Amino acid sequence: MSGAMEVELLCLPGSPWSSKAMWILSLCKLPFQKRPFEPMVDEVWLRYKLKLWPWQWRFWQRLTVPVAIIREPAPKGTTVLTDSFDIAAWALARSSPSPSPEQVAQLRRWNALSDAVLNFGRADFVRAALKDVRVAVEVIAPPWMRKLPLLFSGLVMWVAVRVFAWKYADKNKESTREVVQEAMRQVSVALKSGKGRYLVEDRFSYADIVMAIAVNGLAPTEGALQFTIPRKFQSEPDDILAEFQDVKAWKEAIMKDLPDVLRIK
Ligand SMILES: N[C@@H](CCC(=O)N[C@@H](CS)C(=O)NCC(=O)O)C(=O)O
Repeated sequence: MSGAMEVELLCLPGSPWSSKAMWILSLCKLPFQKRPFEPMVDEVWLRYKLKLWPWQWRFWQRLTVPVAIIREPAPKGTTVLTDSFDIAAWALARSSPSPSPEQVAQLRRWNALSDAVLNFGRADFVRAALKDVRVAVEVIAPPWMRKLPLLFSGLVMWVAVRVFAWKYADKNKESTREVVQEAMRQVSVALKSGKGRYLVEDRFSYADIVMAIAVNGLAPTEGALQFTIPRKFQSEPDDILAEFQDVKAWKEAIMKDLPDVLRIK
């Protein structure tokens, strides 16, 4: 390889976890090459990229994106990061000033809270797609598949949604409305304890990124690239964020800084 560092990001455009990685890499001005991953279709390709083989235990484990493959000149060589938080921690460690271990631990807690909210969104999506497969066709089917007759795309998505529901059954069970509302209360308290613009130390941080992405899954901002259940498939407009107008307003302000890579072109 040449002397420069290269970051290859295996990602699912529209997935909030991939958005977390793309936002922080963009913010830290670390250029990356996007390699889109399609669930199910690219499972073997993902394992090939991670150099996993069928005789290895990890080959059969649940793997997720984003994955960053970072190639740096010797002696560093190649680093593979398989979690969005690890990608963020890596990017932040290279930025200036880099966060202290305490600050990283605090960001990790916000990230866990954002995951709890995102898991609720995913469970909600699975419920809606199990009821009506067109939700899956419209939201997660790749563009080429959406052009095919519903008989075909619907069948593929029917299977995909059931595999997905099975894969995430444990996480889906934990993701309740109460978990989301408790998370929103924590955001609200953090905003009130500062000047109301940011969650940590009155300045923009990864905590704002991950929580804004999580809130956006429940109340989408127009033009932001993120999987959400289309309104026409939602039977009763039930606003889980009704009590948290302050959180919604904060999220809208944060989304103004969305990098171009996360905007629908
Ligand atoms: N802890 C992981 C979670 C990422 C995650 O859940 N990714 C989902 C995106 S929908 C995924 O890759 N799903 C693919 C699959 O389950 O087949 C992270 O933050 O990177």
